[in-house]
Amino acid sequence: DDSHMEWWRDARYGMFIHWGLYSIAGGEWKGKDYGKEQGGASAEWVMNSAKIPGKEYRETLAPQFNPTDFDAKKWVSLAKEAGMKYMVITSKHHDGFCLFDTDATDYNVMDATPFKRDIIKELSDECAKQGIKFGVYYSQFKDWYHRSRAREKGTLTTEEYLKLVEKNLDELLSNYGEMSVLWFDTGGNDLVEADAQGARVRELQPNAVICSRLYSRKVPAEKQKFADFNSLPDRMLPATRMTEDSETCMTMRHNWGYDRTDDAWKSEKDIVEFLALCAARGVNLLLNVGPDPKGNILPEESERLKAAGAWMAVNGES
Ligand code: FUL
Repeated sequence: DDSHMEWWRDARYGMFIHWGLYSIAGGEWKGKDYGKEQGGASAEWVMNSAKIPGKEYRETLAPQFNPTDFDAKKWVSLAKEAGMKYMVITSKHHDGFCLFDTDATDYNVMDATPFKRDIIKELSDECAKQGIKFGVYYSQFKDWYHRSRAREKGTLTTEEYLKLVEKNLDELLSNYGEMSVLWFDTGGNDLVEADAQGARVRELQPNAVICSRLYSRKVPAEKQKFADFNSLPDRMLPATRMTEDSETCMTMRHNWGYDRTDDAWKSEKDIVEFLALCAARGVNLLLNVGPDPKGNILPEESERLKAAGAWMAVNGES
């Protein structure tokens, strides 16, 4: 039964939000630029690109996380005005920092920052209020802070790390009302691990829609037991209309997370054209914004969102 997919098929267009401690760094570390425009990885990868030890990254950035301009109502209203039907935010990206209240680690917004407000709670409440489906991005495999791997020493062993993920999922799936999307990312090769995580989602939120990146891209589709939609590579579209549930994501400039120097903005026209093409190919589009360290969606982003929204109001179906 795939009736839980219906809203998602109709929705077609959503807002992706990359926001976390990396937003404070803005693609820079110790005066050096690591943003994608400079040929490196995207700004939210700075911990990895600049080889910053977990402790140093945390001690530098967490005390500075105080986004006093953050206003869930503003973000959700903007998504709505833009014609978007769902929102997916990074509850934990590869740097391991949790934007929600969790008992599984103190590396979270409540315990490690002066802000002490549960971002995921405020956004999920506001989405419920405004009739926007809410979901979270959760980096289940890459966690450069917690997970110990061959090259990196995290705070936890693999076994302890898997417990943290389990606990985090329980919290995300139990404490925020309806959780509509679980946007996993860059899965590893361990099918048992991925299947267990997918099963947990199914158990606690039977109607949540699960991203195929729960699994490694190398795992054949038929082995991806809990993958509801096929997440295409970023900004990639097939030549003909897709018959399976698919989504692609796109960011408005090079970087996903906030970057201080990236000025490679896509034009309003680029965005509208891509959106129209996605619709024609039967592919959902998750369009990304990277709010600044104070909690503002950038003016360049909201301009583009509004322009695309205005275009859709005239030319779209709903
Ligand atoms: C990738 C991540 O590694 C990037 O940082 C970003 O989140 C993108 C949407 O997905 O796999």
